Amino acid sequence: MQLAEAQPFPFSFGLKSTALVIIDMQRDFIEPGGFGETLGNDVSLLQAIVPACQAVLEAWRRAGGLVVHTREAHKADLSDCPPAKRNRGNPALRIGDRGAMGRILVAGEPGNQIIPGLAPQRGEIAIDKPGKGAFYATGLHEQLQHVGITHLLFMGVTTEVCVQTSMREANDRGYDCLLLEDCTESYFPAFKTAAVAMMCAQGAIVGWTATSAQLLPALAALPAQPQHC
Ligand code: TIU
Repeated sequence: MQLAEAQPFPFSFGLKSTALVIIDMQRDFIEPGGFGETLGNDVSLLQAIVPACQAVLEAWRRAGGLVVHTREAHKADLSDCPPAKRNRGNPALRIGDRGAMGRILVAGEPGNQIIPGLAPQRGEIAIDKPGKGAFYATGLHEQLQHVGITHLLFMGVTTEVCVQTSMREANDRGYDCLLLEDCTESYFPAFKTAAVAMMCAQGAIVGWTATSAQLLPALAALPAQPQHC
């Protein structure tokens, strides 16, 4: 497949060697009462991308592509949360404190679940990541290498934090990466604009950008595969 209108130049990829990576579409960031709100953010901004993410996920599943979901999540004993992360700033609640959706950013808590509309299905990879990047302390690179993945399509939140960190980590590991710009969002619109622009600047220094409207017709042209669920 090729996305001819991708920036800064056409992006070519094969379904079998490409994974759709959905970063941290968990209640902590998208619903009131979670980590995003404790940091002082308006979480309603992020809800706007859910329909576009659902459309891409549905089309990707129908085509039989590999899906990777990530959650920013710490162990209950916080042994994987360095004080430098927990003690930063002056949030209303810190990581591990009990909030309206359970303990903030702790694995297994209600707030740590991926939103129902994008919930992982059987056969998909779902990883808990203690850092902002999906490749730090997760084993994701080894899992992707094992199944021959060379290209990654990114969606999720937030653009300039976990999405950008993950895409940069992936780029340094040799993946060709594309960010779906209408399927990612930030609490700070100006930061999203800047992050999207810097990814594809300098001849795709980090990777490519495109829209879901450019991707969906290419996926619709593929034969539907049997679904797991
Ligand atoms: N605060 C913020 O914008 N993001 C994060 O803390 N994590 C992710 O981006 N997932």
